[in-house]
Amino acid sequence: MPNASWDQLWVNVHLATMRPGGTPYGAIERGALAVTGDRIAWLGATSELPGPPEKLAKLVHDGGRRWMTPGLIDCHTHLIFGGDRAREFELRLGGATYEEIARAGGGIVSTVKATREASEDALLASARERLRGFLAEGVTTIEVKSGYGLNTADELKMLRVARGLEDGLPISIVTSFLGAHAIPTEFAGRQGAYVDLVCDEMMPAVASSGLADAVDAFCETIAFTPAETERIFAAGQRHGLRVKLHADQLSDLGGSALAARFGALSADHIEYASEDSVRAMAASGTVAVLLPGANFFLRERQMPPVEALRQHGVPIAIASNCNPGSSPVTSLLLMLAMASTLFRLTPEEALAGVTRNAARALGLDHRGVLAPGLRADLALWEIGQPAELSYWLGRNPCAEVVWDGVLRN
Ligand code: DI6
Repeated sequence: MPNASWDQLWVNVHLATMRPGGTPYGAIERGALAVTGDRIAWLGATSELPGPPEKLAKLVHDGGRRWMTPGLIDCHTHLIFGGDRAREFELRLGGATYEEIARAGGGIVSTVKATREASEDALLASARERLRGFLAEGVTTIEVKSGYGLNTADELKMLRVARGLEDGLPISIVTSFLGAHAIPTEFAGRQGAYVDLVCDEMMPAVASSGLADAVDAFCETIAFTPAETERIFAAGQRHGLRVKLHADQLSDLGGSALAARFGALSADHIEYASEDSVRAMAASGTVAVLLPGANFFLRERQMPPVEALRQHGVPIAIASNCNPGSSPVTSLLLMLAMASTLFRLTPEEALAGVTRNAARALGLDHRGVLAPGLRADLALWEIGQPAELSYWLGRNPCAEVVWDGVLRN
């Protein structure tokens, strides 16, 4: 090996590679990891290094016996919105349900009003502020949905703001067009006409703008029917968009199975999904994205079918679902803790849910695992064992983050 062929080398570090099939967490204790440019160049046990560290890399970092994981991936957020819903929270604590508030004209459509009224600059500023918590916790990729515009101009506005978040911030943004999040008040009683607008006007505009990576919808009794969701997915696929779905969150409409029929990247929430739906997801390779923040905040009693997901081999991801109505969450680590305590995921499953499987839920091949050739998105943690990432409530042990091969802090 020629001298200093790697750009950077971390030594004295434990690696939770999250590669499946080997040791728990794909762990390599007393390991080393090399980066060249924006890619992982080599990793293994320190004892396998092909020479003295300072001869192998231009820059050598002492990992201080910390744990290194892939940078975390939050694969489901509604990070951009105007206003808040603290008053609605009080109403729910007083006994009103999420569905009752939505049917009475509150809920999502109240955030639509505030989001339409907000300028792009104001939306960008408030989303950047929320993003700070995620950045501090080692999140290097985050998905952001539209869905509070619900007309062509305001949906495009949200997606522009989402893409704009990448400017100057060391994080990758993946976007989903969620025009079918709710029926806007101006279409009350004319739901079919709104679906026409989503399919015939919004979808082509969004697709040709290049601002969306996927199309999403809310298939639920208070939102869009399975037949409407199928129309929206067919339109999205005609325009070359991948699909994902808010499915079976409040009732079993067979949304997860529908998503699977369309080869969806993911079916999200899925508390009420049946075993047949889980089987369909397994057959299509659709990821189950579990959202413990909404489950907790809405005081949901029904838990997602975790055991069936395991039995049928459906990959499980975990996400924050950051939004003002059902999950005002800006901590992905807190979701790991909740996924373990509420949904009984093992800490290893929870970590896979914000790394390897979250990447898959976004259709991203080159991140989510530590392996040669993959993106150098890394997080270093001040912990004695990886299970601590699910264990602490409100402690952030993130010590260093590398995004795209560059040390972030
Ligand atoms: N389900 C959710 O939990 C979020 N969207 C959805 O379809 C809630 C969004 C909100 O209440 O503003």
